[in-house]
Amino acid sequence: MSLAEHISSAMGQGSGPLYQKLQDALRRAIESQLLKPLDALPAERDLASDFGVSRITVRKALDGLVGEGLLTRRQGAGTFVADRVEKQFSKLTSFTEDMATRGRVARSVWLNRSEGGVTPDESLTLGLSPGSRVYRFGRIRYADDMPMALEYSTIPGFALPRIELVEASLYAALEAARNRPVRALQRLRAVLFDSEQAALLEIEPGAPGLFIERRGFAEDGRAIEVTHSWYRGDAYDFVAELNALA
Ligand code: 16G
Repeated sequence: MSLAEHISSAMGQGSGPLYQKLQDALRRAIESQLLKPLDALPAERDLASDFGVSRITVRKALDGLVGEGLLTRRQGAGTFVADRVEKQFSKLTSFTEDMATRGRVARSVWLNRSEGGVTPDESLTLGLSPGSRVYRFGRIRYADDMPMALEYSTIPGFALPRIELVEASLYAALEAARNRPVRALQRLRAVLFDSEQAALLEIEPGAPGLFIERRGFAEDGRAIEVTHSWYRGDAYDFVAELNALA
């Protein structure tokens, strides 16, 4: 199906404001790779005349997708499907979900997957008593074939019935066990990758990256995850929406 056919059929269905329908149709086109990273979108006036809507409607739909991080505007050049992954800092999503909304397929290569006693450090961050059992997961995270991040997670033993339940997605396994984090604290800092990390991520040693520590908490307040993520600096933008004090 061509992009024009996809959008025309979506615009003819359902109810709701036109700009929302156009925004949803374009989002689906990105998810299904009908529009690929770095593809240019048709000019606003062409979109407007092709789909019989006003330029204001087109502008509003595109603004929405720029806000979601799926499109970027370049001065004088037009609107493009985002190449760098823009990640909403205020949403508690998983890597697998982040990639799926961009039409990318998440996959991982395991670096380690083990079970053991909690270390003093982990017992402090996870609030566990000495001797508690934990699961540890180390992964290279890929978007399609591109390595994006290294991730090392520690999960308290009570959060999952068995370690083998973690396959493609840690959050999917935690959700099935009704222990998916509902709140998290995150800290982020700039890093330079050492040669071992760079080799795993297929980049140059010394390349810049982002180190993120996420501590996730379950509904009842217990810590469920501590994850150290090392994201490639050339592939990620972290975006946060800020509101003025009321
Ligand atoms: C994200 C989280 C990480 C979480 C993982 C689960 C950040 C910085 N980190 O990468 O804490 O463990 O998603 O992903 O967003 P999964 O369900 O695909 O395994």
